[in-house]
Amino acid sequence: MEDTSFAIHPGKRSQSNAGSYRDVGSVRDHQFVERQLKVNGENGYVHFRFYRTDIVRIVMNPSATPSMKSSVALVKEPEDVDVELREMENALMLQTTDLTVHIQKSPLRVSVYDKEGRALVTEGERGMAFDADRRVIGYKKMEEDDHFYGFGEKSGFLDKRGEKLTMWNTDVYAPHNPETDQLYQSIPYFMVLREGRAHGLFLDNTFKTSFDMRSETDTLSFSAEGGQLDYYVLAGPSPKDVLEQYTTLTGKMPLPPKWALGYHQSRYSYETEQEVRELAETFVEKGIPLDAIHLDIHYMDGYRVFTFDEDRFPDPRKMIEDLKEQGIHAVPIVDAGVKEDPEFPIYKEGLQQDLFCKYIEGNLFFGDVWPGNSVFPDFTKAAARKWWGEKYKYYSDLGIEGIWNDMNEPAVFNETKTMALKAMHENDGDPKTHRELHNVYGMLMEQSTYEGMKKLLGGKRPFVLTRAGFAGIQRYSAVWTGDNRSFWEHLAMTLPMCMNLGVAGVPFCGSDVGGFAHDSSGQLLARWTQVGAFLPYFRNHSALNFLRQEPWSFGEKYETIVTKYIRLRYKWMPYLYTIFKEASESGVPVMRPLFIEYPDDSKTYNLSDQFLVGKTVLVAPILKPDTFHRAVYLPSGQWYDYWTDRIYEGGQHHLIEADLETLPIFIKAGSILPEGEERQSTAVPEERINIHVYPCRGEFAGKWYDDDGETFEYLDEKALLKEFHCQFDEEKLKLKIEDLYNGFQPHLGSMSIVVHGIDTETEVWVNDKKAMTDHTKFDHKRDIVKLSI
Ligand code: MIG
Repeated sequence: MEDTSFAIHPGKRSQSNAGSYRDVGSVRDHQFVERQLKVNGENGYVHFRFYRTDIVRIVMNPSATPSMKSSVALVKEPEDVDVELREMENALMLQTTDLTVHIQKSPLRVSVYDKEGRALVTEGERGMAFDADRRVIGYKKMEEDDHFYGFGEKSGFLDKRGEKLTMWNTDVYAPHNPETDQLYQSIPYFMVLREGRAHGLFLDNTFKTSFDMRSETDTLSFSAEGGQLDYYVLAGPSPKDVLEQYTTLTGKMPLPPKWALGYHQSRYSYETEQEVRELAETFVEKGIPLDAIHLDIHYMDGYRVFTFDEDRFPDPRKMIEDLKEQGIHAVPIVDAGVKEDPEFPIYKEGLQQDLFCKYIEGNLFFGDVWPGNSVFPDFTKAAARKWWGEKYKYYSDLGIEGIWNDMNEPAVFNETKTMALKAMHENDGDPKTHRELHNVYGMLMEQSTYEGMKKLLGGKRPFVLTRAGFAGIQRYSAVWTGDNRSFWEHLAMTLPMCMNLGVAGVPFCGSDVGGFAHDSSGQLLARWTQVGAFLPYFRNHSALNFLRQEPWSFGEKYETIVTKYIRLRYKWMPYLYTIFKEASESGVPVMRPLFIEYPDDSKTYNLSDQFLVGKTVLVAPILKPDTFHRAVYLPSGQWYDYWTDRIYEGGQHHLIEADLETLPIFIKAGSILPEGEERQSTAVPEERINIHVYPCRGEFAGKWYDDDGETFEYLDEKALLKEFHCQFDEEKLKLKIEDLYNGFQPHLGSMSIVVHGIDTETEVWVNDKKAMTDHTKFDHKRDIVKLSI
C-alpha cells in the first residue's frame, strides 16, 4: 500500500461496486473546530462529527469541503458532545465515552471502536474512495460472523449477507423475485450483528446507492452515484440500542389512530358507491370485523386526484357518513401525477403557482400515468408541499381521515419507469436533478400528506399509507409492500421483508394479504390472513381481473377460517396497541425478527419464517400449500401454546401440527398480555379486558397502554398505562397492578385476570389481597381471577 492515491484493479472487482476508484489518500493536515474534526486528505476532505456519544457522522467529499447539511431523512441536530482529540504520529483519535474513532494518517483509514474496544467498522487495504464519474464508495472489513439486517423493503431472506442491494425507488409490478432488489422504498441503512452484538451504519445519500455484501468474502462496500460519502456509525451494542440510535436520527412513527390497526379491505377497484355499500353491508351481516374500505383509482373522475366520479359515486359525503356509522373508514387512493387538463383546477393552480417539476430550461416534465399525460408536483419545494397538503381538504370535508398514496416513486409509464433523470427539483432554492432526489420524492409527498391531513383533521390522528419512501418514512406514513402476487412464495417473503422494514425503522408495514396480482385460493387466503392478523398493517388487497378475495370469496370453509383470524386481530388489539405505543417511543418494531430479542442465539440469525410480535409472542405460520405441520424454533425459556396451553421447552425445534384452522402461536412463560374482545370494528367500545398471565418462576412483568385512540391528547398524559408485576413460586402467584398514569378511562365494564398454567392449589394474590379464583370460566388448565376496575 502506498501513500499516494491508488486505483483498484478493475479485473479483480468486476463483480463488485465496479469501477476504478481513487483513494482519498493520506492525511495532509487537520483542524478541530466547533466539535468537528476536519481532515484534508490528498484527494479528498473528511469531516467527523459526533451527534451523541454513541453516534458519529463521517463525511467524505472528494472535491470540496464537506457540506454538513443533511437529507430529509434526518431529524436530529448534533448534540454538544464532549469529544477528546488525541494526536499521534501516525494517527488521530477522537473519543467520547462510547466510541473511539481511529484515523490512520497514511493512508487515511478510519476505524470505529466501542467503549470496550470492540471494532465496529474497520478499513483495511481500501477505505473511502471515488471515481471519475463522481461515484463515492466506502469499503469496510466484513468479519466472518457478520450478519446484515435492515435495508428496508427487500426480497429474499432475513440475513442479507451474500446480497448486493441497490436503492432506487421502483414501481415493480412483476416480478418480486429474490433478485429483484430495487423495490418501492430506499432505506440506505443496515444493522450488523456480530457475535451477539450489534452496530449500525446509515448512508445518508439520496442518489442511487448500493450495498455489496456479496462480491468479496471479507470486505463490504457501500456506494452512491453522486454526492458525498456521508454516513453515520451507530454504536449499539444491542439490536434495540441500534434501533433507538437510528430512529433518533431519522425519527419515530407517530402513534396511529386505532382504526388503522383494524382490518382493511381493498380491491382494485370497488368501482361504485353501490358496490362499496354492499361490501360494507356484507361485512356487517356476516359479522366480519372491518375498519376501513379502500377506494382505488376508479373512484376518481378520469383519474384526476381530488375528485370523485359523479356517476359512479353520486353522493360520496353520504356514503362516507353511512360507512362511519358502521364503524368503517373510507381510504381513497391519491397518486402523484396530475392530469394535464387546463380546466382541471389542480393542474391550473399548480401551474399558476409554479409547483410542478420542470426541466432546467423551464419546460414542464410530462409523464404518462393513469390520467394520461400528467405533471408531477415538486414536493421538494415547501410551497408545493403546503399547497398539496391543503388540497386534502377536499377529502377531509367529506369526512375522510385516511389517505393511500400510490405511484409516488414516482412511477411513470415509460422505459425508465420514472421521471427523466435530468428533470429538476427546486429543493427550496438549492435546485437538484431528479437523479439526485428521486429516492426522496415519495417521502416528501408523504410529509406533505401527513402534515396537511394533520392540520385538516383538527386534532385527530391521520392515517397515511405509502408505497414509496426513504429513510425516515416512518415519521409520516405506514408502508405496504406493493404489488406482490398470490403465490405461496410471496406469502413467505412477506415475513423477512416486513421484519427488515421494522429493523429499518418502519414498524407500521404489511403486504397485500391474499396477494395483489394473480389468482388467490381459499387455502392461500386462509394462511395469509393468519399472518396478516399479526402483521403491523393488515389489509387484504387484490388486482383488477383476478379472482376476488374478500373473506367469503372461496366458500364457507375458508370464510370461517378467515373470519376467525380477522376477529382474533381485534382480540389482540390492546396488546398490539401497547406495542405500537412502545414502537412510537423506542423505535423497536412491532413485528420483530427473533434475533432482536435473542442476539446470542445463532439459530435466530437467518430465521425468516417466524417472527415475534412484541417481545414474547412468537408466530410461526404455515407458508406452504397442503401442509399441516412445521418445525418451529423456540428460543430459550418455556413457551405456552396459545391454543392449548401446552408448555414447550425452548432452545430447540419442535414439530408442530397446524391444521388449516390453526396458526401456531407461542407465548413465552413470564408474559403478561392484555386481551380485548372481538368487535365489529374498533369504533365499538371494548366492554372488557382480560389480562393474561403466563407464569414462569420468579419475577416478570407486562403492560397495558390505552388512550382515546384518535386524538393527540395522549401526549398530555390523557392516557392509561398499567404495569403488572408478578412473582411466582409454584404455591403463590402475586400480582401487583400499578397505574403509571391514568389520565384516560376506557369504557370498560370489567377487567379480569386470567392466569395460565397453574394448578388449583396455587394461591393468587392481587395487590396484596388473596383473590377469589374461579376455575370454571376457562378449561381446566386455566385459572381465572375476576377483578373489576
Ligand atoms: O400500476 O391503483 O400498487 O395497490 O391497486 C397500478 C391501482 C397502480 C399500484 C398499486 C396497487 C393499486 C394499483 N396501483
